Amino acid sequence: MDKEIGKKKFLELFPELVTELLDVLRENGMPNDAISWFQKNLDYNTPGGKLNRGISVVDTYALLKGYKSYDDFSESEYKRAAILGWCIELLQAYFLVADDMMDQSITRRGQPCWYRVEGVKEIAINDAFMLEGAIYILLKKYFRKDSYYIDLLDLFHEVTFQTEMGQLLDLITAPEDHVDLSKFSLEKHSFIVIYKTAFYSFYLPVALAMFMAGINDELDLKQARDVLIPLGEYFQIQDDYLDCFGKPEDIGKIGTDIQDNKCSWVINTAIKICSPDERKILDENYGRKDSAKEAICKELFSKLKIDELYHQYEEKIATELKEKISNIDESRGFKGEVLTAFFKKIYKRSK
Ligand code: GPP
Ligand code: MG
Ligand code: MG
Ligand code: MG
Repeated sequence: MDKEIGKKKFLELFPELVTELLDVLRENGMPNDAISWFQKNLDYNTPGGKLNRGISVVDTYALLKGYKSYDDFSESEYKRAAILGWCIELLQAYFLVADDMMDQSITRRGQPCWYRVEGVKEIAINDAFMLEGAIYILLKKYFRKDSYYIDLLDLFHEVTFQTEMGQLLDLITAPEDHVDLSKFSLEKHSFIVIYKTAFYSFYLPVALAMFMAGINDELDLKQARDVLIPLGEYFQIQDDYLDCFGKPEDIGKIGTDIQDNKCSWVINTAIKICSPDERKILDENYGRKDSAKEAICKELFSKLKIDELYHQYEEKIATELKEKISNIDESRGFKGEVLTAFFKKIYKRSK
């Protein structure tokens, strides 16, 4: 499967979906300024990212069907797989618009966060809800008659709630006005990131492709989950690492975790290995809306060689994941290759 063609084809479908979604507003008699607003919301927040989650629905489906190129798809088959992909991108857009308000972030995907765009502000809350609503409009339009429609709905609802539970724990573990590093631990971190990221970013795309391909035995869904959840945890640990050590021009956003008092992998790893004096420095400087204090934390993280520990972690988890993938039982049609493809996409990423 050619990566460039995959992205191009996937992106080509988006304007058509936007038109269909705007039609729904039109059918409801919404005035033109509201229709334009929704269009801007969709365009600004949905297609600008890496699109890994969305495209991987199509690619996973192809692998499960044994397709070697996009030419092996029938036209309607490609469209339906890609629509499931766009539904994840809409879910992601919904989460990110809301998350950026909650995290008071500045930029996303190299542009100002939506709520910071002129004239948007709190309307972004409703815009986030409408991005979520768009998922169910598309699912209904394209999958209502399929036997697995209910499975798709169930899955989106379940995964959305899991993400919201993760986000809740992420937020209450990081109160703005009260820094208490004793509330943090790597175990708590693991729980937060599995819920806030791994389910929707890793399990969801594969499970959607599996339903569409008719490979839906609970044993196979479990096999997929058992690799994709630790893989997603690894992905969010990368996100935490890059928030502190990545370059804004690579990651398309400015890190906020230190000032936001986030229970990230970086601070948890630092807490685990630091001396009592270093702990005091962290207690006094972490989680403050003050860039000088943020810099003190970063300096200490460098001194503690957090980057080396990160690379060690990366090698260890990579070995474990490869081992798990090699043990996949393919007798019912599920394929370990699907998981290898995901692993390759994120291994040693810098953006
Ligand atoms: C990302 O965490 C978490 C989400 C996108 C889930 C949000 C869930 C909601 C229910 C709103 P993050 O804050 O570390 O991401 P980033 O670093 O990209 O801001
Ligand atoms: Mg955030
Ligand atoms: Mg967040
Ligand atoms: Mg982050």
